[in-house]
Amino acid sequence: MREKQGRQWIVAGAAAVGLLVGLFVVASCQRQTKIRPVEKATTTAVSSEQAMADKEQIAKKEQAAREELAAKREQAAKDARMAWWRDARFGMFIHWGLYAVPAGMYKGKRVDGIGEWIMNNGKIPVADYEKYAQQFNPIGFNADEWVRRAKSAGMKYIVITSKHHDGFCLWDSKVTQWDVMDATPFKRDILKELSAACRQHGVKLCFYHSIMDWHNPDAQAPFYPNYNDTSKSNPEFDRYVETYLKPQIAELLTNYGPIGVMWFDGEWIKDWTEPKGKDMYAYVRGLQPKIIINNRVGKGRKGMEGLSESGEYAGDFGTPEQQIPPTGLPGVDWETCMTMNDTWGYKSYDENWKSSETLIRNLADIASKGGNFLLNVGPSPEGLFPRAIEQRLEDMGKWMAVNGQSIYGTTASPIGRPEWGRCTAKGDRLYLHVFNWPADGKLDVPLAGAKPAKAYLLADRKRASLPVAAEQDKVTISVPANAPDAIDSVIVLVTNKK
Ligand code: FHN
Repeated sequence: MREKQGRQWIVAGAAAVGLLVGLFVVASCQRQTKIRPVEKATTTAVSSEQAMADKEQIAKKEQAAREELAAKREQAAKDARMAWWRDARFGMFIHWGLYAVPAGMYKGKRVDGIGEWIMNNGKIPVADYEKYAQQFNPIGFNADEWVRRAKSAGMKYIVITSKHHDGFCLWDSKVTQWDVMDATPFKRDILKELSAACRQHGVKLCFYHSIMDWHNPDAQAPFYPNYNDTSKSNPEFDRYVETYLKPQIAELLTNYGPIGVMWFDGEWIKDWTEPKGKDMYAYVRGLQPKIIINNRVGKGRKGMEGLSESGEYAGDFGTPEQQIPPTGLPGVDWETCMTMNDTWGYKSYDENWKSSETLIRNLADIASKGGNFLLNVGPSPEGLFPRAIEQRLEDMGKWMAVNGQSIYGTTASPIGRPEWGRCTAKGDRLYLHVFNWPADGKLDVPLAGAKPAKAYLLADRKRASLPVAAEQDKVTISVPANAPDAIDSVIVLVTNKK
């Protein structure tokens, strides 16, 4: 009985608890129903904010991808434009103009400094300097011979001074009489003849053009006759740029066929600015879209070191002058220009010639660092290359005829500067330029983990294999007792690496 009563109490209690829980649930459901609209609004706001952020993120990513693609396309277009120049590695610089007439002498005295600066260094007044034009009659000039000499030296392009700082023009310019046609008895368009010869021999013609101009009054006023006062500005400089410099560039890039490089200089003057450089760069590319332009078109060059400052400067390649960078410069196009003696323009008494050995080794050194070598000649007032120049060109040509493939189309050394010489690379080949032939007949190449397939001397027409032994950190090539070339013997090492 008691048990039955107890069970009844339990059932009643459970029912009461169930009722209470039910009431609580209903009440809380009602409460929830009341707050739902507010919460829904907040959730909607959060999710639309999220959607916006997602959208922005996607837009940013898309923009970055577009920019990356554009940069890649730009790089690919530049690579295509630079291809011949990177392949060429070796060119001829020609400084020729009226300064060849005084040839380093003024009023019976030697004038110090480089020959093409004689107007400035000798403080020669414009009117006096103009008289040299009457004496400029280089009847020995033979464009065909110049180009043949460059080509047989192994040079693939020629950069000639269309106009140097003295303002004198080697072509028939329609905007001035200060040119070879109007001011001299010679009356032959030197650039026309050169462009025909270059076309015939497959050598690229390129123009050096000075922005600084000591002859045009708009470019050197108001301190005439001090035409090279770089501390002051020329009020009419813009007129010089728009009505003289640019029209001349248009003549050069319209009347002489495709031009390989427009090589500017004299950009350091106060009046020339980076925006002017960028404008000129665009102007030149507008006239010949495939042309290459050096970094002296703008203000980016670091003095004679010649490479460009980091930043947005105009120009396709750096221009070290009379020096070779100590190491390779990955991703940078550069070209060392250098004289054979101590002057660019002809000086009758400068006999301080670099040896053929130095010039050949310079070429190998430059190629081993991924650069080009633009080697200067200064023809005489008769239009001839001095014999010392011819000799050096011939020596280089002989060496290039055997070893050219170790220069053309190569890239920088992957093994730095080995103690015995230099190294250039192309595909699976290393070209070992041995300046110091090993006395013990063993050439150590610091190549870790290499599996060389073959080694042979470029000078050996039969390409006979040289014994090669690979160790963990080096490859040792057994070489003949005597160097085939006392200046630079090239060994090809086929590395099995593509
Ligand atoms: O002033 C000229 C010089 O005469 C010569 O033309 C060299 C060649 O690079 N560039 C200038 C100096 O940088």
